Amino acid sequence: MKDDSKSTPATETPAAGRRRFIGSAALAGLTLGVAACADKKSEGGAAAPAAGGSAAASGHAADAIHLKPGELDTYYGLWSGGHTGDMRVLGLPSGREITRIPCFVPDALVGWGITNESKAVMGTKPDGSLRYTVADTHHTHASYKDGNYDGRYAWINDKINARVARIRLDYFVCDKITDLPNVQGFHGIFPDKRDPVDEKINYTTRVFCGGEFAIPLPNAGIEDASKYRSLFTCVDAESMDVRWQVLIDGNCDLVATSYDGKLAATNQYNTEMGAHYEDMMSAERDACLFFNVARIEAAVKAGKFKTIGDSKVPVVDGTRESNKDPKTALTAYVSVPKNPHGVNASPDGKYFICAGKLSPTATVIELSKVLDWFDGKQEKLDGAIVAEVELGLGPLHTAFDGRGNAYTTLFLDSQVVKWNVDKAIAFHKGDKTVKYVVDRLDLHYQPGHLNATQSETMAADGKYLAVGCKFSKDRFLPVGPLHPENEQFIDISGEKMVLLADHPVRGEPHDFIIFKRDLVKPKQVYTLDEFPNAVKDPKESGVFRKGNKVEVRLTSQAPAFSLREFKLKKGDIVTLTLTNLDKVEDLTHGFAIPKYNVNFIVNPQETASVTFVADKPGVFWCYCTHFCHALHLEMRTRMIVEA
Ligand code: RUQ
Ligand code: CUA
Ligand code: CA
Repeated sequence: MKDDSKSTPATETPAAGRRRFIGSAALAGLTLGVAACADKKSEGGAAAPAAGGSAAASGHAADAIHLKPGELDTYYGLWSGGHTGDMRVLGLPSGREITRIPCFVPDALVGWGITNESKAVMGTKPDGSLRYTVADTHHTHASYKDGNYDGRYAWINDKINARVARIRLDYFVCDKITDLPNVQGFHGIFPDKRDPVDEKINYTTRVFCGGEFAIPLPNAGIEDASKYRSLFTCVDAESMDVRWQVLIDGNCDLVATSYDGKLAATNQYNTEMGAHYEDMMSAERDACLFFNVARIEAAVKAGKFKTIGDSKVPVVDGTRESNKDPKTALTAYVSVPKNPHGVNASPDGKYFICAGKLSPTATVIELSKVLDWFDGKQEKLDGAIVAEVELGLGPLHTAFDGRGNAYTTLFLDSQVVKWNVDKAIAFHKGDKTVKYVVDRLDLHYQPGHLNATQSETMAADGKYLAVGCKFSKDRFLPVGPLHPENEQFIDISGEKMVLLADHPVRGEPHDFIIFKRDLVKPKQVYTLDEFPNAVKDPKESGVFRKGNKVEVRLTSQAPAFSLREFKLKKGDIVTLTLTNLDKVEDLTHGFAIPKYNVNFIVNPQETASVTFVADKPGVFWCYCTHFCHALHLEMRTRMIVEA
């Protein structure tokens, strides 16, 4: 599994490190034996993992994640679901998946994409069918206050159709989806952490969205790719309206925001603006592109924008050519090597770290120096780079422990490398004796994202690290050609990282955040007033007809629906509204209509509705599909459609 004798000295190449690793493998047993066995208690009450990486230490540490029946996790994790178009909610450290929150793609359990309420969020065509039923979610991030999560919202992107969804963290439901105009391949997303100007606004009000694919603007189908551009988009966190966009050279990949609200940035792997992969990797350096948020908003206010095509969204000019003068620039292109992947903000608020991907390095950019450049106090933008250090092959994403260490995934080396940011800066400054690499841990295999508990907040606590490994190969029972991915959980509370667990997950989730459980306060019972169409009393039930438009209104209370049957005529356009009057936590009912492709649930005090044409005459037993009561099977009503 892991060999922890192979911390590569800072000056050594990864290849040399691997050779040395083989030679020193015999020594591993010796160094492993000294792992101390700290006997502190974790928040979960289980024994905390010991520092050290031996097999024995791993077994001991694994106790911390094995929660006994009835024990609760201490952290929430929000994971992008990938192609299932939803958000996964995990408990950490156990890694148990607790629920999934549908947003972009229909979900048969809750009736997402079946009910009128969910269709209104997802968006429909004029004929009432869904606009989209595929999605590719990559990144999810939550709203901030005072540098930590405030439990209001989380956002998640759909790369395929350039949509951003908002999840309400009181009910764990998606309540809004916004299209980004003139964007293809919407990739990185990050909320701001406070306002760049107004001192009083110390919470998230904007969500920044990076457009990855350059396209003709407007998209009129021209072939000369050198004329394509992409857009960086700001969405209002409350209204979810698109506020403004910035026209840029190159592309956007991931997005990071500073703790003072002044800067957002995206890493760019295609500054070449190539249309083919060999063009996209032809340059030795690309960029980390910074956005001066206050200046962009001032330019929008001053009317210095254009619009593109049918969109009314103001678009300001952030291209290189128009932003050479630091005193007026809206953007700053900091040169970083090569096809960088990922940009992450350190929890002390000082740095953004850009991983090199095709370069074995990470670049540390000091934010105050970028701001100095905008203020004309820092002559050269390159001077904002305070370290560019070698980590290993294929560095992708970086997480933090709040103790000055960074953890970067190495895709090609199948490792996570722990390194000290201050020491890397000292090394870069010239002290080549400094060893900035603290530890390396083998992963299984080819890691993409990683994140540590509270890592993207000022309250980074350095307890656990999760890694999304893109390949699982031999780690699980074979299940045919499609392998699961492997989510690995690692204890980072000590000097050495300790691998705790493998979890298979159906492809292809992506990014995630992990935070303390008390930062969200989920409600488990709705209030009837959340739903303007609620049937508040069983006595309001009935069939209400206006010509061939029919409303069926009913309630559920275990183990019965308020209507024992209801009659329709063939061809009726029916809207059926169901309110669950049960108030007991966890007392959810379902409602399915055979042959009508209807199934949805109503949680306690929730209302949902469906609209359909009663085009098939006959008797249809509408039944409760969610186990609710000893008489769950008996919980039915009859829909009678007369010919
Ligand atoms: S990018 S695996 Cu879509 Cu998150 Cu790095
Ligand atoms: Cu109601 Cu099952
Ligand atoms: Ca490139």
